[in-house]
Amino acid sequence: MKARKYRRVSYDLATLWPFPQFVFNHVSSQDEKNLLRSTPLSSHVLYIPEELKIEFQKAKRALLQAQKICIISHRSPDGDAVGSNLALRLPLEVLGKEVVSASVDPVPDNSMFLKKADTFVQNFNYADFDLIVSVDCGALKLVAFHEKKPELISGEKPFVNFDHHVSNNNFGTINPVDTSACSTCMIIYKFLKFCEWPITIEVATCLLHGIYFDTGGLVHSNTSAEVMKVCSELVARGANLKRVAKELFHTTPVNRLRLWGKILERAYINEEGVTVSAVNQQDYEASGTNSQDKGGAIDYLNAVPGSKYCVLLSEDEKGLVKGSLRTQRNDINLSDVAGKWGGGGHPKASGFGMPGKLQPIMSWKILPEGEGEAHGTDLTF
Ligand SMILES: [Mn+2]
Repeated sequence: MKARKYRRVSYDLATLWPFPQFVFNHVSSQDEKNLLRSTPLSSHVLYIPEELKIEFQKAKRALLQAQKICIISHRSPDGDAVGSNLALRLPLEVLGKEVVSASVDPVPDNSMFLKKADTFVQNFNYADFDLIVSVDCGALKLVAFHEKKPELISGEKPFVNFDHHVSNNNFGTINPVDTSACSTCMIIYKFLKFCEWPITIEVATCLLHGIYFDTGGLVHSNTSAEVMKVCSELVARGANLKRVAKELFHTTPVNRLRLWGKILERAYINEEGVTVSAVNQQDYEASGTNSQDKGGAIDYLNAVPGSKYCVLLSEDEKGLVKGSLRTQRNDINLSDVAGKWGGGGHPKASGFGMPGKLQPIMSWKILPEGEGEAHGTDLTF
């Protein structure tokens, strides 16, 4: 029998959007209709708020004027921090710029497959650059380099601060900050569109990586219709969705499973309805892991029904105790909760850190032998 031949259908991306209006007319509730109307979708032009456009214009000019550029991702860089760094760097290199990617901490394994992720440096010379960029740094302290290089924020050279955290106080000289964006990669995507710089397959993968990471695999509440639309375009441009999904959320070595087991086993709901668990240095040693491996376990803590929010307390390798907070509720702002302990972040995902160690509080009770529990001496320690 002759195999049937399929003709590969190629289509112009522009024909995919605007989405036909009728799709939205079928939405039933008025609230949902209003929500959809608040996000302009029916235009060929991507929605970029006016204030952001002004900062984009300044950033574009500064980047084009510079020859040597250093792009800094926050300490303990995550998928969005690495993805946004490289998605900005690769087009700049095409334009002939010399660009260095930096972070005080190394790139995690799950982001190492991204193009040039293996070239991140942990230190640099301020004097070597014309311009500094930070990506995904919700606060200056997350840039981390400024402590040893106070000149970084002297204003002597332009400092472009691309970010989406509510806690960002515009510490750069140019501040393309959009707190409504799901990720810094979404801002970089819009910036590349704004500049009309090419989004190659590699850049598309970097952007998808950051968006996918910060939306928890396109399931968190920050996954809007616009996010799906952009991801659809990135996949159409060749972004490697399968690899991104596998690296970020479907790769768990057995020692990490054991660490998660410890975290899950210890989970309890406290009197205030908060799901709490903790992990310390001994746990890392026992399972052959480090503090980076705890990531992922928190999604299970955040799945407990009836819980207000969850907290995972963890020791890190530098003598810090970190608190990671997540919630599924709309009436709780974790950015405020974390703020009480000097932290910050997003309403549904925040964190704080302080120097110290974790100590479990346990109590023990003696049940004398041979007597029923009811008649036993109540000695509780
Ligand atoms: Mn981010």
